[in-house]
Amino acid sequence: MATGKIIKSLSGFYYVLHDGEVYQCRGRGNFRKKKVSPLVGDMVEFKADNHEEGYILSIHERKNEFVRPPISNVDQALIVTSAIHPDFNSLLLDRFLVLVEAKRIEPFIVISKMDQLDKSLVEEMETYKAQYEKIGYPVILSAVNDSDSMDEIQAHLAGRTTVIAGQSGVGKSSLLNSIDPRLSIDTDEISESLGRGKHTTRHVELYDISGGLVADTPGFSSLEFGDLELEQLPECFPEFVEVQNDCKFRGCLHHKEPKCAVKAGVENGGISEHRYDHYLQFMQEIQNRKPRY
Ligand SMILES: Nc1nc2c(ncn2[C@@H]2O[C@H](COP(=O)(O)OP(=O)(O)OP(=O)(O)O)[C@@H](O)[C@H]2O)c(=O)[nH]1
Ligand SMILES: [Mg+2]
Ligand SMILES: [Zn+2]
Repeated sequence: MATGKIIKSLSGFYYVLHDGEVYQCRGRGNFRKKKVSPLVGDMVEFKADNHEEGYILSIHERKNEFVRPPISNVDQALIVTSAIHPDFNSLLLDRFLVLVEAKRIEPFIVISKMDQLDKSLVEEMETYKAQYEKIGYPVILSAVNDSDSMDEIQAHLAGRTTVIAGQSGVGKSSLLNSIDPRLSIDTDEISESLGRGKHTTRHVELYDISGGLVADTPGFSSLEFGDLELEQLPECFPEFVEVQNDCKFRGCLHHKEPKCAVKAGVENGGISEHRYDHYLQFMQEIQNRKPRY
């Protein structure tokens, strides 16, 4: 028996990484009775006499888990958003950030395709970078042909399990290929991938990159706030959390309450207006959610 980590799940097989080698396994353990199915990212006990016919006996307790994409034991999330093609979209970026914050996973942000911009757009992206870094999120302005930016991303990936998220066509697979050309993950022309409204990358796989494991995923296919409660939403905005003790009311939702430190922050410029606007939009979305039983 040995301990390993599931790095890929495809057609009923689990691929378990152990000591630098991969074993193809089926699930056979008593976890099946408990209706737990192995996930990419799981640490497992497995038995294998050769590389093709192993089986998984048990699954270690998970640190965290996602349903879409199906993956567990994630340390951090890399959110990729392109500066152009598709256009930079701060609403979508904030949506990803909230989803990641709700899972209590640390995000970092890459704004890709910086090589395709004219000067005024470069300045706009630099302004966004400064705003998000002030909140505490690292931001890397990148282009696949800019090796400094690729080195910087690589340094963030080392030694941790990272899930990559972002809209289709923003360049998630391309940047992994650029960091490690041996991967040669499929990438797609933007027009095509958007036209079909589908992701080029379809299955979840963890790649071994610079001593870290990275999941190139089709992105979060569900960008809805699902089971996020209204009261949890302010906690997903670190710059709100930072000032919330100065709000007059405990549990202030920073909306209609008087003497609210967040609203004061928006007024005096300490908190970005677009972040607050997006917060109100998300709030409304959660309030309008149909009750589910
Ligand atoms: N100019 C430029 N083009 C890029 C860059 N990164 C990616 N692209 C192009 O953007 C297109 C989409 O890239 P992908 O890597 O397939 O995007 P993806 O995010 O993996 O997309 P899905 O797998 O569909 O989710 C490809 O044509 C890439 O060549 C970049 O830094 N600069
Ligand atoms: Mg891809
Ligand atoms: Zn408040």
